[in-house]
Amino acid sequence: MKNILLIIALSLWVSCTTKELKVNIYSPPANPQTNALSACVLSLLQDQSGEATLLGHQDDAAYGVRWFGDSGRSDVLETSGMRPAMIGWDLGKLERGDEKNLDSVPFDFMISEIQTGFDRGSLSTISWHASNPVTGGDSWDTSIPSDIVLNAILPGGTEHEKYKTWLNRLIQLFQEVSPVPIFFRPFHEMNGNWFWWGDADPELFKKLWWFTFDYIHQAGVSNILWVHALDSPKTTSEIRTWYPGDAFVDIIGNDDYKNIAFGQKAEFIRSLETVVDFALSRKKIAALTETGLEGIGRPDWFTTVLLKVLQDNEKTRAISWVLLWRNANAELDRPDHFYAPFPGHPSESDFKRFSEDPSILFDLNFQDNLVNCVP
Ligand code: BMA
Repeated sequence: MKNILLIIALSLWVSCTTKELKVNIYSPPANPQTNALSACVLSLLQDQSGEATLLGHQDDAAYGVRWFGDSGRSDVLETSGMRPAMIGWDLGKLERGDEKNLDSVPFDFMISEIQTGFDRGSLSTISWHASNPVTGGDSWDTSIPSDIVLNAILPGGTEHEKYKTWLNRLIQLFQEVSPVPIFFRPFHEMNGNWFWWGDADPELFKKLWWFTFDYIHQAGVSNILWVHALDSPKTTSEIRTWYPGDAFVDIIGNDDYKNIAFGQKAEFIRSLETVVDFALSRKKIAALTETGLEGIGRPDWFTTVLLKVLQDNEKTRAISWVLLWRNANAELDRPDHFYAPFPGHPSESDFKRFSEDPSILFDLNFQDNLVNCVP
């Protein structure tokens, strides 16, 4: 009897301390004024890290390979029976005051979808393919060295006032969807040299991040969770080079297209392990913030590459979400630029099998968890 009591007491103690560990292991939101709903959503993702990964898709509700702007449609829904639990959006051209983004998605549609998506069980992550503030060209305009562009928009720079006007437009959108949380992923792939903010002096890059973070929060925005995403980092020290600090980041991201092609599973796994190692060392979570096999030339890619990689080990299982890049409309945009299947594509049945794996969450799987955060 005494032994039994001892065992009960011991297991109670163990379960209490384990629970405590789980609660205490991750950092609270970087912005101390984060609203309760967004803070709850972040802690949901932190708590389920290691157990489940949200399936995400860029522009999922806006257009697909064979449709554009039809209300309620989604290539992911039409091939799996469920919508993504994470929907990606992009703010490129909002800074100029345009009504549609660089891929022709109207911003008022985006705002209403972010809200209705959340009620259904889909979170939103937003990237920003911002125009070049010096030349007026697009994000890929690297005709002027990135250090010069960054200096121009930082305080004291010739384009600083313009940059603040740009941020004001972003702030307005963030406030319109509030309190719904946004996983904001600005200045992504800053370790590459293809964007105007890329491959700059890391100290200047951090100054840009700090300024942007402070400016947005000083305006009272409380629904932003910050995602810092490199392009397939090889080492944790590469991430550290660009890292603005624990007080300015909530999620460490990995954009990985390089390692996904056939036969590169080992590299794909290694770069995920690298972001998870770094994230855990900062008490943060990690995500695969952009990926996919363009055109899905391998019909079993979802179960034999993506799922296998995500389930490879305890680190890869800790990935919070995986965002497949967009399904460009074949007629209006780019015919072979799609990353999720659409009805009739050879990868459809494989994607359906992928969606049925208990470790991969879609909106219908995630909505019961999300309900815990809604007052
Ligand atoms: C790129 C491509 C472009 C698109 C941009 C922003 O990766 O998909 O066609 O305009 O992202 O979404």
